[in-house]
Amino acid sequence: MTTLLESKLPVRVLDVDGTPAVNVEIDEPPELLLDMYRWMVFGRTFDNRLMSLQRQGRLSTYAPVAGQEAIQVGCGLALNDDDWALGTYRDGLACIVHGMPAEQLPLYFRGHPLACRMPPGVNVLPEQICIAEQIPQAVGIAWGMRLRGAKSAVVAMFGEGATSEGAFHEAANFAGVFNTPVVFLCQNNGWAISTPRSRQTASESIAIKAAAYGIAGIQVDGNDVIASYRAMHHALERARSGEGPTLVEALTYRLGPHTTSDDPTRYRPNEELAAWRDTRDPVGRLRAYLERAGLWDDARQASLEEDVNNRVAQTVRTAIDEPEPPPEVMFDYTYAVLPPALEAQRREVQEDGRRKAGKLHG
Ligand SMILES: Cc1ncc(C[n+]2csc(CCOP(=O)(O)OP(=O)(O)O)c2C)c(N)n1
Ligand SMILES: [Mg+2]
Repeated sequence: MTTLLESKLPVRVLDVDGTPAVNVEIDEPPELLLDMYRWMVFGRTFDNRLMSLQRQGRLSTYAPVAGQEAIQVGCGLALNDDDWALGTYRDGLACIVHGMPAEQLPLYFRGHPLACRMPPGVNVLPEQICIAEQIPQAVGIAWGMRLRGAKSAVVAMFGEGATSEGAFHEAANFAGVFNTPVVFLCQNNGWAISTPRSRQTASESIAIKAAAYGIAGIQVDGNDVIASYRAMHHALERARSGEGPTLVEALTYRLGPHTTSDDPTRYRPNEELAAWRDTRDPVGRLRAYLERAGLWDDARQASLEEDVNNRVAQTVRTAIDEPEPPPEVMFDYTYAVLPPALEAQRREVQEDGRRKAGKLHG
């Protein structure tokens, strides 16, 4: 695969109508292509369900992934079990494909502390809300792997807005100098809340920033799941084999609001949304290819939808049934031994809880 410095065009395998791009062979095994499709349908269905759960007041907030399923599924499937994934509030789908139990996502948006406790062997860190802060952490894990001689890699996922933070530049610089096995995956979805890509950077692309750090840069069509998988597979293999970090810029679009607290109609042109939604949808694009290749039909679609709906319902039940922990757990997971001031606050919260419970019952 050519890097950005060699090619000015984003990597694309499927055109928007699902036909193979000119001069491209699709040699991925059918089972892999079907897996990509199943995961994208799961991602879209789960996302819709989590949006309505938030509207019903069962989640505190939610950051939808709709529109970005292809790059997240491509990334998740390209990761090996012993690779690590660090992402944001919007990257739950990639983490689930990489092995995170799906109920962790609604638990997270309930604000439940169990969401941040990964089962052993699941190499995923809890979703990061502070923009760009997971990027130096990913480089640190990758550096540790390199010092230990491990043959695995780390992916740091973030949005184009994160590239305006110092943490991104420090991490990319360090990764270049120390040749750490890391892949920087920037999902350029056009917007950072209400800030458009054009106000984020005067650079011609995000991927081109790689040149300044002496690392590889690739731009990929992030709504093309096969291209996304190939770009991530290539970048991760480079990292694992010691060839160095890659900055992958995936061109995609957030179809929904930034989070459930946002109203994008106040800042985003309707025509722009309509163009992405109606002509570049990542799920429909792969389905069109699979149908033409004789790998998909309405009966298979109906059976998949039934399976996915059942799985989503079961996952949501598990997450919602998890009892609410008492408020003082907020003091439990930062210090081994609480400093006296926090210990006093913990007691206060506990006593307040008891007083309220007494009022309710007494
Ligand atoms: C350090 C920091 N500054 C500001 C915010 C508020 N904030 C939350 S999301 C966001 C926009 C991020 O945009 P982008 O990186 O493009 O990711 P996207 O939400 O589009 O996936 C901002 C400014 C924050 N969470 N952390
Ligand atoms: Mg963005």
